[in-house]
Amino acid sequence: METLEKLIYDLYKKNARQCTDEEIYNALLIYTKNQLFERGYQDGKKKIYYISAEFLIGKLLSNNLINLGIYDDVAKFLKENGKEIAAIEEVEPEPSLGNGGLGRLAACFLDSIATLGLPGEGIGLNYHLGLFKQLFENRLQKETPNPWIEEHSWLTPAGVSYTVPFRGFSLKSSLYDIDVAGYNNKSIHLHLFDIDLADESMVHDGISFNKKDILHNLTLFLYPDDSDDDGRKLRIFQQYFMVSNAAQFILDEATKKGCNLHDLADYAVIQINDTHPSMVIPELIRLLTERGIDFDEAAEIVSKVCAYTNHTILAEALEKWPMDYLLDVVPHLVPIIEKLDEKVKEKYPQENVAIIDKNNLVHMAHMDIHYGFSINGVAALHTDILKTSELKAFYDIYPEKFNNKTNGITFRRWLMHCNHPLTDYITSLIGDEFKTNATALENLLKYKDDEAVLNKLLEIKTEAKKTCKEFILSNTGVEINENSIYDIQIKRLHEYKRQQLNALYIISKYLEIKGGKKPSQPVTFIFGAKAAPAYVIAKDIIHLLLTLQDLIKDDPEVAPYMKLVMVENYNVSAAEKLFPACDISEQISLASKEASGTGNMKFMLNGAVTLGTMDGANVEISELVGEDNIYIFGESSEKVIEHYEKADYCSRDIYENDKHIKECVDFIVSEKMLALGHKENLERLHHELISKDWFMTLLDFNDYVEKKDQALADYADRKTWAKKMLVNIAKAGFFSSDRTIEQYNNDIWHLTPAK
Ligand code: GL9
Repeated sequence: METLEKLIYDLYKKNARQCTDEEIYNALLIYTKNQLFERGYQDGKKKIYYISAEFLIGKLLSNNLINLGIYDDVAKFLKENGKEIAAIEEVEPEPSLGNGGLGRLAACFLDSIATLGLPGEGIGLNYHLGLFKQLFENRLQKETPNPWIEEHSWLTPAGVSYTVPFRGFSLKSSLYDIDVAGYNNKSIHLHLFDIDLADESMVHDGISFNKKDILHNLTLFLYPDDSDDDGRKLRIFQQYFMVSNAAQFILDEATKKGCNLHDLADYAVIQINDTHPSMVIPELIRLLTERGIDFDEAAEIVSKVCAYTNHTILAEALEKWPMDYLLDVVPHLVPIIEKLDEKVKEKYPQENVAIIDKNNLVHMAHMDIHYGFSINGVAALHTDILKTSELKAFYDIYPEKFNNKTNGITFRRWLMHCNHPLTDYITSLIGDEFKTNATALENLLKYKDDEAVLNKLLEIKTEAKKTCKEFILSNTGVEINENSIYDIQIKRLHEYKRQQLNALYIISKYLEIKGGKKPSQPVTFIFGAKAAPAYVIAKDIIHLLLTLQDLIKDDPEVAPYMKLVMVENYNVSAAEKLFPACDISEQISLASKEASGTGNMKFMLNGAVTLGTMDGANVEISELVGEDNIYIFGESSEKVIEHYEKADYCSRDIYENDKHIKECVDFIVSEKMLALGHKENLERLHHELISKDWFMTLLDFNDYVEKKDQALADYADRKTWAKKMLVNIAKAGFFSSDRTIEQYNNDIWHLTPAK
C-alpha cells in the first residue's frame, strides 16, 4: 500500500487519516486506474465485439479492487487510517447506463470475458445522464436527471474519433474507455462513444429536453421517452451513431492487424445485444462496399461476423422502424436494407419473414436472423418458445442458427462484493475454488444436514437483514422489523412481471388481519422498481404500492404483522444491499413472458428461496434445486400461449365469479385507499385489471396465495428452511456468467483464451 500512501500524499499533501472520504475516493480511483493500466489488456487475432445500447455497470471501485486482488489490503489500509471502505464506496456516483436485466447482463458478460482471458471489447454510448433518478412525490414516481460523470471518473479519453453521417449533416464522435478488470486476469475495454457538444443544461422540468436538437442531445439520456415521433427518431440517431462508430472502429482494428476485409470473420465477431445495434449489419455492408467490395460479398462477409441475441418475446421490444424514419435519419442505409430485403424475398416470399413488411416497417430482428450466423435465446424455455412459436418461421428456414445460452451473473459482484460474510464462510467450508469454478459450490451439499453450518447460514442472513434494515431506513425513512420475513420483488416495473399480483396478495393479507386472522410470523414486503416515464399503468402500480405502504404503516392493528416498503431509486447499489438480505425471492411473471430473469439467480446465490412461475430461468432453477427447495405456482407457458392464441382469457369472468378476488381487486378503489391515494390512478388500474389484465394476474391469483402462504408458514421451521437456503446456494454455480460466456465462446465466437 506504499504507492497508494504516496499517491495520497502527492495529491493532497496530507496522509490518509487527514483526508475526507471524497479525497480518499479520488485517490483510490486514480490508483485503481493505474493498476488496471499496468496489468494490461487481453489481445488476440480475433476479437469479440459486444455491442449494446446498455451496460449497467454499477459502481466500479470495490469490484475493481476485488478483481485486482487488492480489496482486502485496501480495506485494511483504510481501517488503519480510521476509514471504512463502505463509506468510501458511498462517495462513488453510480453510472446508470442501463434499464435493467439486459444492461446488467452486458456488464456481467464483460467481467466474465475479461476473467476468462478472451480478447474482447464492449461498445456502447456514453450517456451523460443515464437512466433517470426516481423520486417519490405524492406517492407518485417523479423522474429527475441522474448525472454521474465528475471531474475524475472511470472514463479515459481514448483519442479516437470518427465521422458519422446523418441526413443533411454529420457528427464527430469522441471515444471514452472504461477498463473492465478480469478476476485475477488482464482487463478489457468498454468503449463508450460520445459527442463533444452534449449539453446537459438543455434539460428542464424533470427530464424534458428538446428532442430535435440532435447536435446537443444525442448522448444525454439512455433511451429518451419514445412516446412521440421525435423521441423515436432520437433513438434511431443514437443507435446509428453507436453502430457506425462501432463498425468503423472494428474495421480499423482488424485492418491494423492485417485483415484484408475479405477475411474479416477471422478478426472479428460481433454479438448484437437485442435489436438496438442491428443497423450494424447494413452499416458494415456500406463501409465494405465503400472500400471496394461488391455488395453480395459484403453481405456474405457480414453474415459470417454477426450473431444476434434475442432477449424478449414482448412485441413492443422487437423493434420495427417505419421506413420513413430511416429515410429521415439515415437515408444512405435505406437502399442497402432494401437490397437485403429483396434478396430475402427472392428466396422466401412469405410475408412473416420479410425484413420490410407491407406497412413499410423494417423488422430489425428479421434482418439479424437472415444476415447473422447465430441467433440465441437467453434461457432454455425462452429459446424453445422462439423456435416453436415466436420465430418458428425462421427456425423452419435456419434450424442450425438457433441455440440457447442461459443467462448468468458474475459471482464477483453478486456474491464476493455484495456479501462478504457469506463469501468468507463458504471459503472456510470449501476453499476458494468456487471463485473461478462456480460449480464447486456443490461441495457445500455435504453440509446439508450439518446443524452448525445451517445455524451459521441463518446467522449470516440475520446480519444481512440488519444491514439492509439500516439501508431501508435511510432510503425510505421506514423502520422495518429485522425479525420479520423479508419477501422481496426488485426489478423493472412492468405488467408482465406482475408487481400487481404481489400487491393483491398484500391486500388479501391486510383484509385477513383486519378480520382477526393474525399471521404467526411478521412479514416485510419489499419492492424496488422504476417505471418507464411514459408507461401509465406501470406508474399507477407504483402509486398503488406507495399508497398501500402508508395505509399499512399507519394502521396499528396491521403494522405489527406486516409492512410494505418501496425503495426509492432502485439501482445496482440498492440491489447489492437487498439481495443478501432476502428470504423469499419473488419471480412471478406470467409464464412465457420473462425471457430469463437474472435477479432470480442473484437471490438464489445469496440464499433466498424462490417463489415463482415456471418462466424464464426459474424453470432451470427448479430443475436444479428440486421441488423441496422452491415454490412454484401458476399456469404453464403452454397454457398461457394457448390463451393468447385463442384470445379466450377474460379477467372479468374471474372477477365476477370469485368473491375473494373481487374483494381484493375492489379494495384498490375502496374508501380507505381513495382517502390516501389519487382517484384517477387507482380507478384506472382497477379498470385495467377487470377489463384487460393483459398479463393474466387474476388467472394465477389463487394459486399464488396458496403457495406464498405455504412458503411463509414453512419459514418457521428454521432448520428445514436453512437446508433450502444451502441447497439454493450450492446449486447456483450453473448460473455463473463464466459458464454462459464459455458457452458463447465454444458455440458462437470461437476465440482462443489467453494462457
Ligand atoms: C430482458 C428480459 O426481460 C430478461 O428476462 C432477461 O433476463 C434480460 C437479459 O437477457 O433481458 N429483455 C429486455 O428487454 N429486458 C430484460 O431485462 N429489459 C430491460 O433490461 C429493461
